[in-house]
Amino acid sequence: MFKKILIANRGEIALRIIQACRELGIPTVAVYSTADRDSLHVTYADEDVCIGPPPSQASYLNISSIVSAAEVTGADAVHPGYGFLAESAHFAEVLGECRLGWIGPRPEVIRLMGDKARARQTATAAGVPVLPGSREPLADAAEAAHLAGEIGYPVILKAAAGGGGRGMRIVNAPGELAGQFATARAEAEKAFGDGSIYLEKYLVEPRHIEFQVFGDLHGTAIHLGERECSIQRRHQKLIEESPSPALTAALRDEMGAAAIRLCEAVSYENAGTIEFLLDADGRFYFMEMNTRIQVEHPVTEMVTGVDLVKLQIAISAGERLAVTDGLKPRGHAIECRINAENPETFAPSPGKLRTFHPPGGPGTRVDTHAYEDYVIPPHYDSLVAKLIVHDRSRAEAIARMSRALDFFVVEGIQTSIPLHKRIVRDPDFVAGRLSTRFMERYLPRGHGAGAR
Ligand code: MV4
Repeated sequence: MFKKILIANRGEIALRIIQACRELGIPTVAVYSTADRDSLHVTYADEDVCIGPPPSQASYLNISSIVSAAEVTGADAVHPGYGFLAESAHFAEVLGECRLGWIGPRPEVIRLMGDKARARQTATAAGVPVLPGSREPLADAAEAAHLAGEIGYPVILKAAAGGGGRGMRIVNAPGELAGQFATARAEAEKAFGDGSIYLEKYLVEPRHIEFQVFGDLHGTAIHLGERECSIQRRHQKLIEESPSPALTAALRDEMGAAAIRLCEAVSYENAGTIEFLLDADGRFYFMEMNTRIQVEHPVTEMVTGVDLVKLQIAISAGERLAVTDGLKPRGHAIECRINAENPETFAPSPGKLRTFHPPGGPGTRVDTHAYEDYVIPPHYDSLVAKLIVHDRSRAEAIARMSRALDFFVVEGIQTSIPLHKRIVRDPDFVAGRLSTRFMERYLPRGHGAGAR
């Protein structure tokens, strides 16, 4: 087992990793920027090292500072959390060259899945359904037009180097294709330094269903059920739940088996997420694989009883996956992401938490690095807390979430709590009628596709 773990992250996920390490008896090293001196991840780590000024490029993305921090403290492994360097194959390689452990999958697999066009090819080869589309990145707009004509409109253009909704263009009719192709290529070139574009049939109102997977270093791959993440705004998830109200046991088995086939095809090791789109007829299609622990991992923890962060650490240290059987998910879990933002306009709202009373009680979990009088810095994402509830049924979990939101008191900044209160009593949400377009009704004029 590792002797000391450095956490290359901040915020609630850094604290979550410190909690797991403490339970495993492993000392921790926090790294922090000068904007994060007062964050709880610094307070609770056994050691801490300042790695630079507030901008992420100079601190949480600064590979040489992080490697130096590991070397001076004698850490023998790094946990990257999510975001920042979590999906940097280069960072994973540098750690390997420095004889430091990496709590994540092999760099080659990170690189493979980071190229969304190659990930699509790999899924196809593994017998995982994908939407009709291009086998290779597109040479030019003419090739795109020819393929779109065969598949039928609407189609979507995606940047191979993108993902998570960055660098996407929907094309509704042939006349729009050449222009959209040029825009997509230019944007991808500018944002990622790689203009490779591929094309797929566009599903207009799908659900986003993702499977939690795990592989060990001994060739075993498992899934831990799914999360429904259809409630998003501008590709930022707002609410996640497990199980999905849309899946039957048979469909879950089928999608889970497909997820495992993809893991086995790449000898996947550590925690991963396989994202699918699910259409109204119950057909599912591979979208992307994320090679990290995700923000919404707690809903899976609540229904499976498995600590996913401890499992990541154990697997990286070479232990075998022992949770292959006895994995019967229990009850229903829901997570609301509490962001420091205006609930109407979604503008960021950093500042001082003059009151901060997170709820407690049965089946109620709050993952946060914040506390009363803490100042949320303006330099990073706006996640202040994740509120997760668990109960026996979906209806009871919704009632519990509604109560927990009522008892969550935050003053001094604006948060998404009022928005979450509206969503959890929305008749469509209560009935489980979800799709990726769910949030459009909540967007004020000029902040999205408009009310309906
Ligand atoms: C799609 C799609 C419909 N059809 N691909 C958004 C994030 C990125 N992972 C891919 N995304 C989508 N890809 C096809 N062929 C719709 C989306 C999409 C979406 C997906 C999941 C959750 C929210 C979304 C919001 C808008 C678009």
